Amino acid sequence: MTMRSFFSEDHRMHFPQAELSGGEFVTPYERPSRVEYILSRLRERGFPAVADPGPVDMAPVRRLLDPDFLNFLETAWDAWMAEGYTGEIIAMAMPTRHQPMNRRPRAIDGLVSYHCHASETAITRGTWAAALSSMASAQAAQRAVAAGARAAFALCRPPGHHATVDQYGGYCFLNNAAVVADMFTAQGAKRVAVLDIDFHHGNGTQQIFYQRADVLFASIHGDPMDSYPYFAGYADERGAGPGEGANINYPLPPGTSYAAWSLALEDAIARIKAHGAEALVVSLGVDAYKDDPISFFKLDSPDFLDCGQRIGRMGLPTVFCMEGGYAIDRIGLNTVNVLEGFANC
Ligand code: SP5
Ligand code: ZN
Repeated sequence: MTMRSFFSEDHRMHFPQAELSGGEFVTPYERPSRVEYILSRLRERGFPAVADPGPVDMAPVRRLLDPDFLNFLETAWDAWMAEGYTGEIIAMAMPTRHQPMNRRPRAIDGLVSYHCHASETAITRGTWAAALSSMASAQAAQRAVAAGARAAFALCRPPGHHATVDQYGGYCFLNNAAVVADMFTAQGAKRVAVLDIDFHHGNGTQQIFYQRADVLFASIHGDPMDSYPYFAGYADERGAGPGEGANINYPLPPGTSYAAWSLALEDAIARIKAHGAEALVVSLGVDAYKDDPISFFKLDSPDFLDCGQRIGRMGLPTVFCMEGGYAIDRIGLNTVNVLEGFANC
């Protein structure tokens, strides 16, 4: 096994105590211990030792994401403290339909709401540093692949695919996979694909590339009629303007088995080939697993091996960015199964 992995211990700086779930504050599903299971399984299966990614490169981040949003994430905690609040940052009022949505308030509470689309996600003192370290891992993996590696794995935490150009939510702050895809195009790739196999629709990635023809976005996920993020991920969202046709959603119903799921995967793979992608970014969530506590697909651990094989047979230079997965005692097995299937295809 020669696939390199990148990982930063700085993810620990993001450890909110609270997630609003079912009307209660619970220990967040997206918690630091998730990575331990992945690290130990990588070791056990003979992957090379994870490498520290080094510092984040802000130029590709600033090129793609809203400067006011980045400034907000960097300064939100201090502004929240200065307001006299003592709890974690949780958004309440949100910009919604039937009112103007583009006013950017001055008050910190208002700014939080402006830059948030889902209130389960708390910001704490170390969130910005952790989000940057997660981005750094993604970028290091991209550089390894750009330099000629067949594939690399970014053990990103916090995850990224729900973060849009200017909003956080769904446990995500900075869209790692989107920045990686854009790095490939900035370096000269004419066409790139993002394949999102996290259980949840990658609404952030979809939004970022919705009008672009060069980056194909394909996502297999729980039908948003039945699952978070509810308001995006429908099959009729196909891209807009020059990006028309370059956005493909596969919403699937509760109880979906690997037999049905893998048909969607095969279709996505065919579309990625037809797109002529020169590089592939995989938003690698393993919350499609049958025992995931917040999801409703029925994939079993060996299915992730098969999934990795099918992705690998595309033969594309590939960056894997870790996203979700909350059955944490199985997250290592399932994640490394995808990588191993890829490597042994
Ligand atoms: C990266 C990622 O996987 N983010 C997921 C964010 C999900 N946020 C909403 C969670 C709603 C949980 N509802 C639990 C329902 C259990 N029946
Ligand atoms: Zn997910």
